[in-house]
Amino acid sequence: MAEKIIVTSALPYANGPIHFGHVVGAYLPADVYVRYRRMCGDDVHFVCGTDEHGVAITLKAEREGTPYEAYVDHWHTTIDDTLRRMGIEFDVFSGTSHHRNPHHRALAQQFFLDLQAEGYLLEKTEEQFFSEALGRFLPDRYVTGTCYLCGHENARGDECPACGKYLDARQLIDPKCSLDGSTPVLRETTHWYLDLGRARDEWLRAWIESKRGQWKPNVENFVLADLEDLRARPITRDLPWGVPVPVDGADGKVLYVWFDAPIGYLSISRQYWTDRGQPERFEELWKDPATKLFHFIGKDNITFHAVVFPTILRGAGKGWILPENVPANEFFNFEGRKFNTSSGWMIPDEAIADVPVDALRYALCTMMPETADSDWTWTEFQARINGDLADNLGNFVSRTLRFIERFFDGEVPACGAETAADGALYAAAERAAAEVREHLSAFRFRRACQAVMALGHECNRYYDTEAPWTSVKTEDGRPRAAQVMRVCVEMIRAFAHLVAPVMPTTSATLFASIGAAGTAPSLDAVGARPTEPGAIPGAPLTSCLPRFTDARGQEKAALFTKFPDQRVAAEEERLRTLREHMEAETQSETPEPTHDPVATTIEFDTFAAVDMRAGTIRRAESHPKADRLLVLEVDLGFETRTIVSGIAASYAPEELVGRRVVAVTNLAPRRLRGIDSNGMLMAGDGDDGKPRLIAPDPATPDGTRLS
Ligand code: B3M
Ligand code: ZN
Repeated sequence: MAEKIIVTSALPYANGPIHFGHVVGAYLPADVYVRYRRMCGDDVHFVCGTDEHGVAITLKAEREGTPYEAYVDHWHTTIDDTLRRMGIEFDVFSGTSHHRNPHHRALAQQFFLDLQAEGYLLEKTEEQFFSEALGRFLPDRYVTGTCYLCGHENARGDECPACGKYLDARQLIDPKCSLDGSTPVLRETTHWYLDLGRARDEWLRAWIESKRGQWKPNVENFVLADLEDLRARPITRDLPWGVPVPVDGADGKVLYVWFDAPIGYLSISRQYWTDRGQPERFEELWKDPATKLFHFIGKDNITFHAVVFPTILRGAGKGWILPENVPANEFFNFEGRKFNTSSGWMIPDEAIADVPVDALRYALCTMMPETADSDWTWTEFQARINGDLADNLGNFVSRTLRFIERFFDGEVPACGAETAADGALYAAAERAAAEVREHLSAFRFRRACQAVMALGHECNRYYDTEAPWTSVKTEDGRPRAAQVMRVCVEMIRAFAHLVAPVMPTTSATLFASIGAAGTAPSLDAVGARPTEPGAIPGAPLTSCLPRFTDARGQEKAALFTKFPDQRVAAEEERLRTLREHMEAETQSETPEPTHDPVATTIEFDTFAAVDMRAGTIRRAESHPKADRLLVLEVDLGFETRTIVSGIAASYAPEELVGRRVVAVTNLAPRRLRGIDSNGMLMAGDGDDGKPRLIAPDPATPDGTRLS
């Protein structure tokens, strides 16, 4: 029975180009799946667009000095173009910004209000950095400063590039606004949180468990682990670009990009149906429990699609359907490293400019990171193009069509007497179709490709065993040669059906070559005996195959041409040079020392200027505003001082009382999160990277100067 299906691909951020890593993760598999389901007669709605909000976009646009709309328009167009070139055919490719999609804002706001009405939103007031110069709150990424964990001077508010830890921006030492370098101040601001814990306890866990065994194992494991640590997540931000929070007095606040982006799937769909004059179709689709919703994404988006978005959909309480499946892919790398457009670690357009889109789609499907990370290598790519497409499928097609041109005057012979070998080949085709169906239904694109290629090998074996070039030369043998050719033509027809989801253009070419142009592909037809068993006169045969000029300058026709060895070598050479260059660069930037390098030599006087004393901690308390800091009263014999120290990760306050310490006593006082610190305690990192205090010898009384 025909099913109603919605397929979405992750909305790419409109802030940079997309590369094969993205294509293979979320766009190509979705497109193949959509074509497959349409072939099965299902009613598929395929939705995508760009994700156009969020700090990553505002920051980049502001740095470039480009207005937000113009900035996202530029990337929207570029991304749309890349996806089109890969043969990805969405029903609609729109976006989430208001000027592109006038339905988005209202729908995202409605979800916010519905969730609020259903009690799924919590309101919290907290301190956040505010720029008085700019008159706006600064999201964490807009603040830089010294990392309070490792002392790195250029930490970002959300994350430290040196120690890699997530940071609480409010604890940065010496914070600066990254837009104008001014010092921000802390101000109270209100934000709304989505109560994921409630969803988990009430229905989310049960719903996810009901999916066990249906979702891909990589997705299932990830989601189950996620459930363990589910907290309310903030869904609003202080930003000048995004969907305004629909609450009185919430001026300057917008919905968090990860809240509004998945709602983009719905708003883009609403835009599509409205623009087609059938606005009612939108809710009919998205609220019908019979509709199956599939989200194609990369693995870094699993939580948002399998946990957060379902909470938004069901929490709103309006009967929106939940995803049937979230077939996430793992990561796709390029020759052992992440794709990186800016450093050139990517596939140059020129390197594959003459490779037909279908061949690229096929090669990518065979390398897809379905359950584990995978890698594009030039040798693998070449093997797929040359071995699978040119030598196997392409060769079978060309030799058949050429043979018919040469020995049968270009007329495809009528069906003759069928032998066991012929029957076995029809059966093999039927099996291949069953396998393709089974694998594509389960998002196993690689296995589906393998099933098609296995049939290719059987066809070539059949051709070799039957040796029509011998039988055609005798009066007795000619009818057999004719029947063999007809069976081969029926196999070409089978391939035209089988390859349609992955290689739609090739499918059309194959149908055309045997005089069946315009046939709608269908797996049901594969392996069946022809309904019209008579001869097929006037089929274009090789004349509709792509033409190319071979190494000797001769014009030829072939379904696929080979990717030459020299080009693999050239690409590998380019990467070798690039790798050396990149390695040299990382070495010069961050030498990998086995120990901290010894600091620059100083004069004795410089050292002597540091006044270090033995002391004892008399009181210790947690810092009221900073988890990492402790406030200590240190007895120096001659006086007791307050010293704020970043050692909370290693010590509980109570275990410190009475502990001997070494204090630097002549440092200029420093205000740390509201408390003055008059000195510093000496400490060194333990092997777990956490600070450990240094103690003086017990025989050294408090106040003794150490040197
Ligand atoms: N834009 C993240 C990404 O491109 C994000 C996906 C949104 S899907 C609603 O990886
Ligand atoms: Zn750090």
